[in-house]
Amino acid sequence: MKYLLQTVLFFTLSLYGDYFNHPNSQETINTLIDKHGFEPSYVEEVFKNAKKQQKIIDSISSPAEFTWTWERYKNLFIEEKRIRNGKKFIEDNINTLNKAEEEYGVPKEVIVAILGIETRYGKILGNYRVLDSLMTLGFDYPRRSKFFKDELVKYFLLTRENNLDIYEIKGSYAGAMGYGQFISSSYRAYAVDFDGDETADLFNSVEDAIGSVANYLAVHGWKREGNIVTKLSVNDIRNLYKPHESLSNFISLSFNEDGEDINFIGDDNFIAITKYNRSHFYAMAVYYLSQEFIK
Ligand SMILES: [Ca+2]
Repeated sequence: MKYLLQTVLFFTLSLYGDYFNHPNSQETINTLIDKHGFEPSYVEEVFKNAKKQQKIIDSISSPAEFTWTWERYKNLFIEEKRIRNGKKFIEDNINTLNKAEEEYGVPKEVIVAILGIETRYGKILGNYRVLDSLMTLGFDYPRRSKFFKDELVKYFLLTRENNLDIYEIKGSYAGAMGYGQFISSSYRAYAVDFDGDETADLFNSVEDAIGSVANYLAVHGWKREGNIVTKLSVNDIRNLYKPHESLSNFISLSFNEDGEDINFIGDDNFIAITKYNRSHFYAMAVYYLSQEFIK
């Protein structure tokens, strides 16, 4: 009987991280209460209800962007169904997309490519509770602990400001949410109301999602009419790499495609996309998919 009880207890404890009594969580708890004015009983309840999920730690330890080959990555995102659904998404939302393009200078195809890669145009918003992701990564993943503890505080603030249910919201393993997969800090800083109801709702409003992706890129250096990538010949590359020349305004890229090395310069707008996701594969996939919509 005693053994059984211990087993049950152990099971319960492993299911609930008990982040309220976790040795790493006290500073964050104090910040929420002292600095941001959350009720201690509310903070306690939320921290006690978060679950540690090992799958989250496993996922963040081997992201596709940094372990896959470009070929494999490209084939996942640049495929017929995603292209077809993207074209339909453009048709269905053409007025909003034109408005965003005009206001922020970001082509509609790029906005839609990001939504397509992030969530299949809002169809797959993620299956992890954002609360579990941020607690697990904030307190049980030391390598990124500072970043995710900060996101957790921002998540508390976001749910309070936007009247969202802190327990219910789901997202990616890294706590990214809604159509465009914004993390809490980005949501608070860059989400915009684009349908005029005075709240930025990236879960239910496709208009707000479109405006917010465009705003994010505009804030992060997108240049109207600017280039994303420029394909280069071997001679171009030799000419570019003059000694002592500053290369800070573009990124040089080399991808292997069908057994051939292809060289690119990633321009201002490529760099803006890497502020959305720092992987070069990601930015290149956004570019390729956006080009498919123009064909
Ligand atoms: Ca809105």
